[in-house]
Amino acid sequence: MTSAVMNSKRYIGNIEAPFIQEMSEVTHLMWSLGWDELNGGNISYLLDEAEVKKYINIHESLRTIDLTFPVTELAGKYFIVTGSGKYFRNVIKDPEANLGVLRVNEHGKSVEILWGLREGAVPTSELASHFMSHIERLKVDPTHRIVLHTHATNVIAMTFTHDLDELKLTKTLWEMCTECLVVFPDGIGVVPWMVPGSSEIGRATADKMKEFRVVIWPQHGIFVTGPMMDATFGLVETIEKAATIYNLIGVREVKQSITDQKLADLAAAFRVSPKEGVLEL
Ligand code: 2HA
Ligand code: ZN
Repeated sequence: MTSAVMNSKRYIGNIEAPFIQEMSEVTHLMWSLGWDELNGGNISYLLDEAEVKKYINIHESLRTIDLTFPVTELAGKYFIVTGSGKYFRNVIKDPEANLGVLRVNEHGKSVEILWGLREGAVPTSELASHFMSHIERLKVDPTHRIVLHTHATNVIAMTFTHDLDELKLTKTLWEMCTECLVVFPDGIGVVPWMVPGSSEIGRATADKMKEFRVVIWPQHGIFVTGPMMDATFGLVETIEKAATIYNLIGVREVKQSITDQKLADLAAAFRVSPKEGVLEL
């Protein structure tokens, strides 16, 4: 078979890859929710070699990109990522230009592009935060796969008016809808405002990921992690819903609420353990 034929075959197969479909669908959905304006937001998704191999020639690297931060723990691992400066709105129209499949090299010092990121594009500007978060989440959850960053509108708004104390923020979110405690009993981490795209914010975020699946970047957005796209998207959707209710209530008088006792009853009924220190009983 000539390489031209192989390439055209590969290209047709690629677009059908379930992981490309999932990335296309979720980026479109998030853009349509208004969370990912312009080039806002980024996703990285850890893939199994066996799954990648079905759709992509893993023996042929298109390009190599050096990392400014070593990730030896991720050596040999495959990811699909959104591209730096790429718009979520455009992913579904042209996945190959806006997404990339890559493999971390054996020393964890560079990544090999195996598919996508056409025309010299590079992985997300938040790759440091993504990779460092993957490392920490994999230590606490071997089923972990996804890191998703988005500019969820109401979460951002809430970080202007609410105390940024993790326990207080967690409690407020739990109080906003009955399901919240059940969905994220482990609570929400927060880092201070920092310059995005840096290794420093990557380290700070990953440090929180030792304890939390969710980390808020004040006045910027949210990082959410999980083993599957549906559940990871669902987590940010639930938190954004709670933040929306918080913002809708605003400064109006609250006449009834979900008390700490009700939250404790809920946790018992759904057999979840609320993060220590949040409820006062
Ligand atoms: O531009 O969201 O944090 C993508 C971002 C940076
Ligand atoms: Zn961002």
